Amino acid sequence: MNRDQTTGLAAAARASVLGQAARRLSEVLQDTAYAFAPAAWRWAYPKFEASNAADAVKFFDEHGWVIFRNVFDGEEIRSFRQAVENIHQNAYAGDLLSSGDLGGRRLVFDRRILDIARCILRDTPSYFGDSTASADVGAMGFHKDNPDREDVSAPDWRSPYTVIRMGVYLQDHESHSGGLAVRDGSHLAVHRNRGRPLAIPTRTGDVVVWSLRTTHSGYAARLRALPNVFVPVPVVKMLGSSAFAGRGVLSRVFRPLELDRRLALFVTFGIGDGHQARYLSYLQTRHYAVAKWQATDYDPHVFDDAKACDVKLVRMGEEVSTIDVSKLHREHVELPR
Ligand SMILES: O=C(O)CCC(=O)C(=O)O
Repeated sequence: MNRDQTTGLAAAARASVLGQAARRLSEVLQDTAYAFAPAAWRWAYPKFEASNAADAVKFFDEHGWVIFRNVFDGEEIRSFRQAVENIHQNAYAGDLLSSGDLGGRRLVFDRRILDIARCILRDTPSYFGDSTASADVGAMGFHKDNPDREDVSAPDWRSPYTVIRMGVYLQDHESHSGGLAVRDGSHLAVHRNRGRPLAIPTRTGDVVVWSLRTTHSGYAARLRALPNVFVPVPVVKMLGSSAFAGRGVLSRVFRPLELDRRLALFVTFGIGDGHQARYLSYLQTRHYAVAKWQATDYDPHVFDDAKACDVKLVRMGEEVSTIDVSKLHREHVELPR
């Protein structure tokens, strides 16, 4: 590499760092303005009963997210918490459907989970091994999960999006920090900073669903005095986990997590259409997804059960068995069209 090229690369790196800092600053300014708009304080967060499908679907279509209340009872949530701890202790690397602790109808094929997926997708749900038990880590920082995040003319944005994620947060986030944040209505805009930011108030037992096009982040913070005022994510990120620890000076400002460990379950469903196919192509470029598929093995009876539960089950393991995961992306890279 000659000197001109080295200088060019250094200048490009500097411009990219400056560009990122500018984007972060504009996010903080924009979200601070949202936080001080009185309308944001009065916003009533609707929650839906699973029986109220029509209203839930309408809300989801408009907002890009929806909460179903009281899907699981306290005993089930306690057993989910134990299962997540076991999965982590055993370092189980496969998906949840194939796991000993949360396999089969315990979560992914649970009737209530599939009813919600069917209701939001308005079609037979398709499951392809994208599910996780998360403990103490979350994606903090607003992002989308669909493949096309920059170009509104790319395939993800040409028709209504049909890949959804469901989150079961295994502690309260109505009065406590650490839950999901979304940008309201952001499933309709490719730009990452579009849409009012909201801390989603799931209670223990609720299920939240969002479109993979919806901009979201883990670890929303709640202020002690004004719990419904949204704290910009870059600010929380800067403060780090001490913001939620319930100790020290920050504990006078922020509400802590409800429990020591922040646990959550995530499951993704599509309907086997072009959006799902593109998402699967995209996941084949991602290290975490292929590593999970390679560690997943379904017993033959799981396919019978899928039929009985009216869900399409896509086995990705064989298709990705020869991929060298060390060559895959650890971060998002746009998928070529
Ligand atoms: O940890 C969280 O709350 C967010 C998880 C997330 O970003 C995702 O599942 O896409």
